[in-house]
Order: sequence, then structure tokens, then C-alpha cells
Amino acid sequence: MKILFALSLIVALSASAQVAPPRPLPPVPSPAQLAWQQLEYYAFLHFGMNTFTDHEWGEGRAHPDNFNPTAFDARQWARVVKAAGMRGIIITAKHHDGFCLWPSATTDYSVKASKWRDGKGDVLKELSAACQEFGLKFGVYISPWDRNHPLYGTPKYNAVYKAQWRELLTNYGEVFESWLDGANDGKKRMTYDFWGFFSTIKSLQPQTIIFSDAGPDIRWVGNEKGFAGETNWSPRDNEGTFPGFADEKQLNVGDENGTTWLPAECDVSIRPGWFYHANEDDKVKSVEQLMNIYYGSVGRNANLLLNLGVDRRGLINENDERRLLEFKAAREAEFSNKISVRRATASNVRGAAFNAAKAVDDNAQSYWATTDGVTEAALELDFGAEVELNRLLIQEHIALGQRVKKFSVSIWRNGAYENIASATTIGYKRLLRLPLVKTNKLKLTIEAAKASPMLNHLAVYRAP
Ligand code: FUL
Repeated sequence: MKILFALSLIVALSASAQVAPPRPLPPVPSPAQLAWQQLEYYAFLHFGMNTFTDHEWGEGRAHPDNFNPTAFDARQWARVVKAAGMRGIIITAKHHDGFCLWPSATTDYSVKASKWRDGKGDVLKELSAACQEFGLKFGVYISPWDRNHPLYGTPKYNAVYKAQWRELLTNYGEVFESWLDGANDGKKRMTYDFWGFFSTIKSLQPQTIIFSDAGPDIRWVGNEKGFAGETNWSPRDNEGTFPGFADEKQLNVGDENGTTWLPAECDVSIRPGWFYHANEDDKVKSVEQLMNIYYGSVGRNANLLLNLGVDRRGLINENDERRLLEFKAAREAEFSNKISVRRATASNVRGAAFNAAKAVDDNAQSYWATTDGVTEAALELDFGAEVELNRLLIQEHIALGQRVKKFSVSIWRNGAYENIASATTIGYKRLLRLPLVKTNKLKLTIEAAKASPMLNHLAVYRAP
């Protein structure tokens, strides 16, 4: 009997293990795009000549000696960013004024020409080393628009700009993100060789994620306020687009049937300006504003690139540092009280390997999935007792494509399910702030999906 039982168990287990996962639904992310998405939150640092001239868009005429950070400390930047719970730093290696924070061979307008460290300083060298020391990713922004370079406006400038990328991508270790905009001069308009820029970048570091209005790896979210669309598809119709061509609405929501995987990044500054201005010391965004941004970006299937303007000392200002740490504590409080689930069940399950429990376990690789063709399904969480809850976290298994178009949340009250929220896309991560309710059961209903839905995470919290 025992042997028979064991045998049938083995047969049953291997049968369930044989249920194939759903087929990918193109477009799907590359491994590098997937790894990028998991970073969620990292820092933008605006620092350069503008810091010292109190400008946002310098004209490229300020004398290099203006650049003189008196207490420059890239390790302080990395320490603060790390303590804030951010996973990397993208630095403005060159902004529109053309001043390079590294001793570039492509121009006379750089740290090399300044008195700072007798012209021997290299911001990028110190920063990339500090990022490595603190376990942070290191990324760079080089503005194509250059208001100083004598060749700007001529086709020869394209080679200069490529050479700048070559220097950065050769001498400073791994660059996780290569950031560029489509900014162009109003009078001296340049025809940029964007496709040449991209291939230069990729030939040097194939794994780097290129950001622009048009990808090729990730897209601008269409505003500088930190908010992705409430509907936010990572697929996008990208054909015919280029950096500087910004359909803000489309960038904000993506395209349900887009053919390119192009997830959104939300860039926003902690202060009104991108660069440091002493008169904005009391204009650091509040924890509440930052939290709204967090729910509007990371909570809507986008990554958050939060900007800090390094000050004239060459330090992250203490006001920004304090706020970042308060924000980190507030975020931790939001998600520290996870409600335990006694039992998860689903209206449809593809097979034992894809059952409802896979959505509530802590294994990011396992997921609940339905049978092919089943695009409407519900997942029920039974807490085993009455609990209070007000936050929901949902993650799709995006490695096989983004699928969910519409879902709702209901709770068990007085013998029936009652709707408490409805929303559209999920994607890599969706966070919902729900009204504070008491219940012993919650139901997530997938109301529409492009193909069988797959969730690798569903969690419920009681936030303060
Ligand atoms: C824009 C620039 O024009 C702004 O100055 C800032 O750097 C922002 C992040 O990107 O394209």
C-alpha cells in the first residue's frame, strides 16, 4: 500500500511538474531590462558649472575656475544615497553648458581647466569608486546639447559626442544606465546621429540601459513630476520616434499593443530646480509629496529617479539628506506590517506548479498562472481571522510579458464581497492605497488580460 501510495504521489508530482509555463507574450524584457526594473529607486545627481553660477541651463561661457567645490566628497554622496535606500547614482557628467566633470580629451572645458585640485580632479573617478565601495550602481548623463563646444552645430560634433561616451564607458567601470535627452539648440540646431550614439554605447557596454524619449531600452515617462500614468504599459509603439520627439501622453501610459518593451522611468527633483540653489534650501519636497511620487512611480510600474542637486561645497545638502532618511523610514513603515495569509485559492489554476499559493510565497520566481485562454480569474486570500488592511502590492511575472488590463479588489463583508478598488494595469509592480478596512478575506479579480494572467506576488499590509 505504502509503495503504491508513494508511486502514485511521484506520478502526480511529475505530472504537475510537466504543466508547461505559459508561452511568452511579446514584447518581453531583456535580462538587462528586467534587472534594471528591479532597481526601482535610485538617485539623479545634478552637479556642475551651474551649481556655481546659480543657473539651470548655463550658456557654456562661465570660466572653468568657477567650478570649485570646497569640500568635495563623492563618498558622502554614496553614503547618503545608500542610507536613503536607493540603489544607484546617475551623475550629470556633462550638462547643456558643456562643462565636463571628467578630464575629457574632447574639450578644453572641463575639470582639467579648473583650479579644483590643480586641474587634476576627476569627479567621475571618485564617484564610480565610491559607488563600488557602497554597493551602488553607477550611471551617467551626457547632454548631447553642448553650448560650449566649438564644433556644436556641425556634423563633426556627432563624433565628439560619441568620443565622450567612449571615454566614459571605457574608463569608469560598469555603467548601469546611459542617460541622454534630445535637447537641441534653438538657433544652432544639430542633426544628431542618435542611432550612431546608441550603437557606440552598446558596442562598449552591451548591458547598459539607454534612457531617452525613444529608448532603446527605457523611456521617459513624459513629465518631470514623478508620475507614471495610472495605466502604464511597458510595451510601446516606438517606431518613428527619436529622442526629443516626446508624445507626453503616450510616454506616460505606453501602448497596450506596443511592439517594443520600453518601461518608463520617472525623473523628478527633490527641490524645484535640478541644480542646487541656496534659495531653495527650504523648498525640499515633503515626505507626503515624496510618498505620492513613490506610489505614482514605483507603484505604477515605473522606476523612480529622484534628483538631488549637490551643493557648492560638493556635498549633498543636509536638508535633502534629512528628508531622504525621513522618507525612507516612512516607506518602511508603509510595508513593515504584512498581513499573513492562511490560505490562497484561485478560480483557475494552470497546474500545481502554478497554484494560488505561488502568488503569496516569498519566491519571486514562482507565480500563479491560469490555463491558456483564461483571461478572467480571481485570487482569494483568507486571513483566517479578521484583520485591518489598507495597502496592496501586486506584481506580474513580466519576464513573460505584461498582460493584465483591468482588475478589482473586494473584501468580504456581511456575507458578500464588496468592491473597494478598481484599476487597470499592474506590470512589474502595482501599489494601491486602500481605505482602511476590516475583513477576513480579500479577493483580487482580474477582469481583463491580454493572455492568461501570471502573478508572482500579492501582498496586503496595514500601514500606519
Ligand atoms: C532635461 C534638461 O534640460 C534639464 O536641465 C534636466 O537636466 C533634466 C533632467 O533633463 O532634459
